[in-house]
Amino acid sequence: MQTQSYIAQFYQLFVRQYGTNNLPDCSNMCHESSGAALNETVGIGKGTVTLEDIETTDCLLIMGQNPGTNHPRMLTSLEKTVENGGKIISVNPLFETGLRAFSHPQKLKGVLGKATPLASQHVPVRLNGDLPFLKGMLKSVIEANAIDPAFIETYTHGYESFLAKINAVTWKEISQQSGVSEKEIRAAANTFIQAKDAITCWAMGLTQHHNAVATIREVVNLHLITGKIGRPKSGLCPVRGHSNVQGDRSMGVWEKMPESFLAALDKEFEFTSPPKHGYDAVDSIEAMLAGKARVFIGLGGNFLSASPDTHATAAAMRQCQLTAHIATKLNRGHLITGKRGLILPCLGRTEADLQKSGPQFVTVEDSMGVVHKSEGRLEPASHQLKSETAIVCGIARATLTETRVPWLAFSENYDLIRERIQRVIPGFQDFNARVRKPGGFYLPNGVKERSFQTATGKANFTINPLSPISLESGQLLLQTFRSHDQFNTTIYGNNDRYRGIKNERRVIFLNKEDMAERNISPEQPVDITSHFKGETRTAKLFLAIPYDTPKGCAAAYYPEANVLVPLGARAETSQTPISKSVIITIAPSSHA
Ligand SMILES: Nc1nc2c(c(=O)[nH]1)N[C@H]1C(S)=C(S)[C@@H](COP(=O)(O)OP(=O)(O)OC[C@H]3O[C@@H](n4cnc5c(=O)[nH]c(N)nc54)[C@H](O)[C@@H]3O)O[C@H]1N2
Ligand SMILES: Nc1nc2c(c(=O)[nH]1)N[C@H]1C(S)=C(S)[C@@H](COP(=O)(O)OP(=O)(O)OC[C@H]3O[C@@H](n4cnc5c(=O)[nH]c(N)nc54)[C@H](O)[C@@H]3O)O[C@H]1N2
Ligand SMILES: [Mo]
Repeated sequence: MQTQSYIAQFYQLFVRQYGTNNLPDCSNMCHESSGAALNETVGIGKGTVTLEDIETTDCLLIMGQNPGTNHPRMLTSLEKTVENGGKIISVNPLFETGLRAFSHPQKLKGVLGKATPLASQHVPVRLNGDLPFLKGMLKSVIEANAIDPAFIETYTHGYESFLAKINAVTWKEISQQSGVSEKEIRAAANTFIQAKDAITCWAMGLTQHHNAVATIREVVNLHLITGKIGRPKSGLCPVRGHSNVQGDRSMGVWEKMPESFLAALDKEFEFTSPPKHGYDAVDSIEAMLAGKARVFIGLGGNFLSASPDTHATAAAMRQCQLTAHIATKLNRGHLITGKRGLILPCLGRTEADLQKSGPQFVTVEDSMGVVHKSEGRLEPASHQLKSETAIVCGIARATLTETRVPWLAFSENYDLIRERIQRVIPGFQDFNARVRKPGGFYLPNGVKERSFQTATGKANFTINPLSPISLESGQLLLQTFRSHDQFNTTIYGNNDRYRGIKNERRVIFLNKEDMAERNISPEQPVDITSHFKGETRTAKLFLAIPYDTPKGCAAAYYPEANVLVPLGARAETSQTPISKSVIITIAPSSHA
C-alpha cells in the first residue's frame, strides 16, 4: 500500500499499539530485495547518489529498469549524462525505446525531432540472467586488474573468500546462463573499467526474482571491488516507485523493524511494542486465507490487483471479518470485501487539507533521500472528505483503550507529529523547520562518506552462487511489467506506445522462434499456464505478439497477468513475489 512519510509513521504506531507488527506494504513487492541486499552489504537500504551524480558520471549501468515509461523525468538527466560525456549501458531482455534515444520536448533540438542517442551498448540478458552477467563483469575487472586495493583494504570485509569463488566460475557458465556472449560482457566491463566513476541503477527487473537479493548483492560487489562507491559520481541507485518503497523504511512501516527503532518508539509513547515480527504482504494473504488475520486495513493501494495470485488474494479478502480501504480513488480491490467492507474516502495529495490549526502539509522522501513538503492547494472534491491523518487518528482513538498518544491533537496539527518523529528517528532533527526550507533536506547517508554501518563495521563482500531457473521442455519464463498507459494498477489507456501496442492489454510478447516452434501466428489468441511445484494457474485469451525478446523469455502486463504469479514463489530473504520470472507454457486458446 502506498503511504507518505509521516502518515506511515503514525499508522505503524497505531498498529503496534493495537498489538501487532503486521504491516504488509507495497515495498514487500517492490524494492524489498534492494533493501535487504543493501542493508547487509553497505549498511543503508537505499540509494547512495544524487541526480547530479547521475548527470555527471562517466558510466551508467541501467539494469532492469524502463525509465522511458516509468521514470520519464529521469530521461532529462540521462540526456545530460550523455552530453557530459558519460556512457550508458542498458542491461535488459528488451532494448526499451526510452533507453535508445531521447528527444527533449522543451529543447529546440528535441522539437526539431533530433534525438540524443542514450545507451551506447545494449546487453540483451535473458530474464534472470543478471547474476551471471555480473559475474562476468567481476571476472573481467579482476583479469584487467582494475580493482581498487586501497579501498578494499580500508573499507571492506570478506574480499579473499569472495575472490576465490568468483575465480571458480567459468565463462561458459556465465554466457550460457546470462544468454549473452563473453565478448558482449567484456565490452560492457571495459566501459565500466575505463570510467573513472560509475553508477548502477536498477528497478523491478532485478528485484522480482527468486535470487533478487543475491543479484543486487553482486551489483554491490562490482562497486566495492572497483571502489566506485561513496564518492561523488559513483554509487548505487535503486530507482524507486512510490514514495515509501525505497527499501529503507525511514518511517518504520516494516513488519520487522530493528529493536533499536521499537525501543525509541516505546520510550517516546510509553508503551511496549510487540517483539514478534509481523506479516509481510504474502504472509498476510496466507494468514487471511487460514483465518489467522481477520481485519484488513488498506491505507491506499490496490492490494487485490497488485498482489500475486489474484484469485487466492480475493479468497483471502473474502475470509476477513472486516476490510477497510482508505482511498483517494475507487479501484477494483474495493469490490472484493470481507463480511463487512468499508470504503473511507480521503483527501488526495493535491487537495488542500485544512485542520483546526490551519492548512496542513505532509512530507515525502524521494529516491535521492531528500525529504520535502507535499502540500495540496486545490479545493477538495467535497467538504466531507477527511484527511488520511484524521481517519487514522480517528480509528486509533476509537480502537485503543489505553494510549498515551495525543491522537486528536495530532490530527489537528501535523507539526506535532513531526516533532515526535524527530525524537524517535535519527536524521530528522529540527524536522519542522528544515522541511519548510525550499527543496527540503537530505537525510544522512553514511555511504556517501564511506561510513558503512553494517554488522562488521565495513562494507561487506558477499558470495552469491549462481542459481539458474531450470525449465522443462516447452516452458518459457514470463515477466510481468508495466505499459506506458498505466500507473501500477491504474490503467489510463490501452496503448503502449513505445512497444507499438494499440488498444489491447491482454497481450503476450514472445520471441519469434518460440512462436514458430509452437505453431503460433502473430496475434493468435493463446492461453497461458504457469507452473510451480505441481500447481498450475491459467490466464486465458492473450494475443501473441512477436517481439524482440531473447528466446525463452516472454512478457505480459501487470496486473492482468498477476493470476499467474504463484503465491508461494518468492525471493529468498526479501519474500518479494517473483513477478519477473514466472514459469509458463502457452497453447492456442481453447476459447478463441
Ligand atoms: N508511468 C508509470 N510510472 C511508474 C509506475 C507505473 O506503473 N507507471 N510504477 C512505479 C513503481 S511502483 C515502480 S516500482 C517503478 C517500476 O519501474 P520499472 O522497474 O522500470 O518497471 P517494470 O515495467 O516492471 O519494468 C521492468 C523493466 O525491467 C526489465 N526486466 C524484466 N526482467 C528482467 C531481468 O530479469 N533482468 C533485467 N536486466 N531486466 C529485466 C523489463 O524488460 C522492463 O524494462 O516505476 C514507478 N513509476
Ligand atoms: N505482477 C506484478 N505485480 C506487481 C508488480 C509487478 O511488476 N508485477 N509491481 C509491484 C510494485 S513495484 C508495487 S509498488 C505494487 C503497487 O501496489 P499498490 O500500491 O497497491 O498499487 P497502486 O495501483 O499504486 O494503488 C493505487 C490506489 O491507491 C489509492 N491511492 C492513490 N493515492 C492515494 C493517496 O494519496 N492516499 C490514499 N489513501 N490512497 C491513495 C487509490 O485508491 C489507487 O487506486 O504492485 C506490485 N505488483
Ligand atoms: Mo513499486
